[in-house]
Amino acid sequence: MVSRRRFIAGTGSLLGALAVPGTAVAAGRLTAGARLTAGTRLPVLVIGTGYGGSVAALRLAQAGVPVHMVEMGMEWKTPGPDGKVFANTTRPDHRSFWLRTRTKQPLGNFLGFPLDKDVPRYTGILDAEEFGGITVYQGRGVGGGSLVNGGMAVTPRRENFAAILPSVNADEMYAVHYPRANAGLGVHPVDPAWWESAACYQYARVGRKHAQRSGFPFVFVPNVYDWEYMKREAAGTAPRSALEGEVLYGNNHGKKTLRTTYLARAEATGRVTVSPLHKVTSVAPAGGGYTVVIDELDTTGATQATKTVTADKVFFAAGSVGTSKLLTRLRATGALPGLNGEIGEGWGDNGNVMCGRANHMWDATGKLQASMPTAGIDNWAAGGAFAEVAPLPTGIETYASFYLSITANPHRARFSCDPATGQVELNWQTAWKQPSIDMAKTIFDRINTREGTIYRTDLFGSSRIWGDHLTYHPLGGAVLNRATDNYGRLHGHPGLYVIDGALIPGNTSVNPFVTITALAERNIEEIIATDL
Ligand code: FAE
Repeated sequence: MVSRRRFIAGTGSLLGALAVPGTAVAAGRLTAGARLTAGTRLPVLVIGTGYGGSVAALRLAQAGVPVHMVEMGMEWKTPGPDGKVFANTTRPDHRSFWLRTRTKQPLGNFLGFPLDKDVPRYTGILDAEEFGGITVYQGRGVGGGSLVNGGMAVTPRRENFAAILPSVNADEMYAVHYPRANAGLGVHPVDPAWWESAACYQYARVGRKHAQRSGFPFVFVPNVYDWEYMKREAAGTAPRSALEGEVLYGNNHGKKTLRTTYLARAEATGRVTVSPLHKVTSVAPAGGGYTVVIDELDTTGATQATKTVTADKVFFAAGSVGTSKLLTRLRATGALPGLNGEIGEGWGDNGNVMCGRANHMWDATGKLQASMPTAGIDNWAAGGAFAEVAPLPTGIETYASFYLSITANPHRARFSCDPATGQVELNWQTAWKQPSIDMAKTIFDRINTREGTIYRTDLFGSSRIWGDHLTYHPLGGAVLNRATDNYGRLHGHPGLYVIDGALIPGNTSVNPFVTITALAERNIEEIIATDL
């Protein structure tokens, strides 16, 4: 139940997660499971363990190159006080948010009740990072966004690709790199026969009926969730995860995160090590390589130690926001003076906007809703919107249809840094969401007219219809072929690379992680062949 409150956070459990596994090793002799030691010289350091970083680590390791990965979030392996590693979406606790004392849930209200609550400050899994005009949600931990996302693994329509990444050869992407990424991520379509009768996808079937009755193309989209596992959840023969509403704060079962795909394979090479709770704060040239300064954090976010290492090559894979913030600051403060004026530019929100519709009583969406979306309404060509038919897994019948729309919003923001304070700002304006709302309305106004229904006004506070305050899909800030060359090599500093969502100029027309992964596959292949 949404209204249910459970508060579980013992000091013992908080302290229990402080330890970082592994043993320290001497400089230059990093092996699997080894912990990062100050003064180490590394062939390759990867900042961040999301999609881009994981692809880089695996492919470099397979090519024989030792890689050390640094991740500011935790390694999510230790069970919490309820015996589970991850908290439930309807019962956020200390594990749920990155260094907050109060939750900031994407849907902050329900049936007129505010949902947010106080939690102990902790290095939790979901970061709701606030800038002036937008809150950017991001995963924190070994596996990055794969830990918290909905697993929707969507390859953009081929005809849209030239607008997404104009300097990239589309033939090669669709013949080689998208298939490679989908295979590496474990992407599969849902079994349509099972989907048609599964109680947990009643909400999606209602979404389909409404879309099709208004003449919109309804498309199935694959996911990285293990569908056989979900069938067992539905049959009552396996512990529930997607059917227990788990997603935003991690899935205890069923989801193939990077931790079980790319990163597991990378670690299995014996050439990749990962340091969780380590945050990179600086990168600067040092005699043929780069000096990297890293803060080791405890679970309150406090710095326990500051380590300086040297790396021959550094891959920025801290996510669109993480990479952009670091590079913008390093350029403004003069630490990396060779970076060009494109750093920090071209940031977009993938046109994200949310809304709910209030259905009639005969269109129940089901009290059991699988948290993994399987479908979308594709009005991209006609109206600039692709709407994911999203779950609202509250545990009660809501009679609501809920959607996350990805729209062709034209606005792009810029990161800038005050060199005196080192503070990085993003100049996104709240009003810039209006084109996204207009594009989403091309779908939902028509459906509401056809169905005789209205928008929900109880989900985002103070009678608001649109969830226009956030994005789940930050993209850009170090755009391919502008801030970098056409393969992610940063201009001005040989041996520095960007390999994550920062390369993509603001929009992918669909959910982004397959494109981020495929682009990383393309770029690392070229970098290994040419630079190593
Ligand atoms: P990302 O996965 O964010 O990884 C960056 C990593 O770097 C993170 O683990 C950071 O903690 C770490 N980091 C940052 N700064 C530092 C630093 N200074 N030092 C050390 N480490 C650092 O980047 N996309 C889809 O395609 N389908 C979906 O269904 C979907 N659902 C989503 C739902 C939610 C709630 C959210 C938040 C996102 C969703 N996304 C979805 C977006 C997707 O997860 C996101 O585009 C990718 O994770 C971005 O991949 P990157 O490799 O760019």
